Amino acid sequence: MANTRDVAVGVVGGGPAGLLLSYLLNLQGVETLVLEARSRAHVEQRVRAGVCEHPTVELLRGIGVGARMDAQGMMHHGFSLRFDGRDHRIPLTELTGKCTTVYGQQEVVKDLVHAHEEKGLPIEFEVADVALHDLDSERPRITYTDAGGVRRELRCLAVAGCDGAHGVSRATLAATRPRVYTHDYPYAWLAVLARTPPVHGELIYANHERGFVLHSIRSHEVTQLYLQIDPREEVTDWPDDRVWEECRLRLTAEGFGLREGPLLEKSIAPMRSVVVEPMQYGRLFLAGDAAHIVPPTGAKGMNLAVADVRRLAYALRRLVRHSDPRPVTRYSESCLERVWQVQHFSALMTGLLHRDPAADDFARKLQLARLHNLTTSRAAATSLAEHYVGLPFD
Ligand code: RFL
Ligand code: PHB
Repeated sequence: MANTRDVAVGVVGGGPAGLLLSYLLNLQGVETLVLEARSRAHVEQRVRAGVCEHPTVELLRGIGVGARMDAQGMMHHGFSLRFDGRDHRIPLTELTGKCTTVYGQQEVVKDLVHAHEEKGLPIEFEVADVALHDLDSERPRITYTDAGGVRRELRCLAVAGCDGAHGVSRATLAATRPRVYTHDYPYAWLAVLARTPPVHGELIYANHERGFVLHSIRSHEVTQLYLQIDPREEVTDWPDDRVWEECRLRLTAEGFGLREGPLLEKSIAPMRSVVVEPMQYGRLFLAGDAAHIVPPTGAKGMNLAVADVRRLAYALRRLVRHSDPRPVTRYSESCLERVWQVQHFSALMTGLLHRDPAADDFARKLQLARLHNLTTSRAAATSLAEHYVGLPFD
């Protein structure tokens, strides 16, 4: 086919996983091409994650893409669990010596796109019809239509599937019948971005009889709120007045007053857990949301994507530069322990904080007892804090 080119690693998806993998590989002398379905403006503005864990921050800083994060990100040394109408602080830094950094995912994406641009590394935006071929050979191929409508073929040594939960990579791997573990939670999140200064300097995770609410921070002027809702509800069921009323009720605490402001965005995020095992087939390797989904309560999805691609970059370098296939053979196995640790932590946070519509009064009392234990036992709080700031790599 005309319009064919060769590259060591074809990276499908230009979210945090694909961009970071591509950058790490190029730093190690492995050539890549990133294929992204959406436009540059779209990926740079897509608001999602807010919390970067300690190992993520160290990695970004270590590869020289952390300057804006260091200047604009907000270091958080603790967060509050709010229940029984008052705050119970988890002092992250006191318990672990580490902190988290609140810095939007779209800012991480902007920094990585910019870093590619500076080094002249290629990203093709607005590609379509991506298809993966010959994955069980040593020369897999990717075919796609570029932004100008031209059909192209990419011949590579490996394909990195970083195109999220609904991309072509997971769907292609699904045809090889991997084991897929899933769990759907009986609630969803209404995500609300409000132009109003956050009224508390740290995140508040509130457990309330009416349901969970998270008070998070985007900047000195912008507050991010997440409300537990019924998964059958739609954004139109939540006019602004209802959002503020519900936030006020669920965040009630002495001396705490919410300041209302214009709502800039509203969207609904489902609450789901998924793990695909193994995360690879032949020369296709899944990373990030393509391989697994965690409910957002633990603030872990992007951070887990970072942990995957760090391992994948190492394994692909060994394959491409040293013709050593052993690390890629073990890639999935080497990721899954952390994946399940993070699933465990995300499910724990989710179960502790949400109102399960099927739970009886006994279950509700147990939930409160667990929260009390976490906030009164130093050992229990330390374990929670260690997971929250991020388990060390390796
Ligand atoms: P992404 O970000 O979905 O990127 C995949 C990219 O692939 C593109 N794509 C394709 N490209 C080419 N061909 C195709 N056929 C394609 N199909 C799709 C897409 O356009 C996209 O650009 O996956 P990635 O890179 O694995 O990153 C994962 C994270 O985005 C995700 O886990 C986090 O946003 C999860 N998450 C959080 N993670 C954290 O670490 N900390 C947080 O505080 C946090 N908060 C959150 C969250 C996710 C949330 N939602 C929306 C579920 C809060 C929320 C509300
Ligand atoms: C966010 O600010 O987007 C955020 C913060 C903490 C979470 C999830 C999301 O647990």
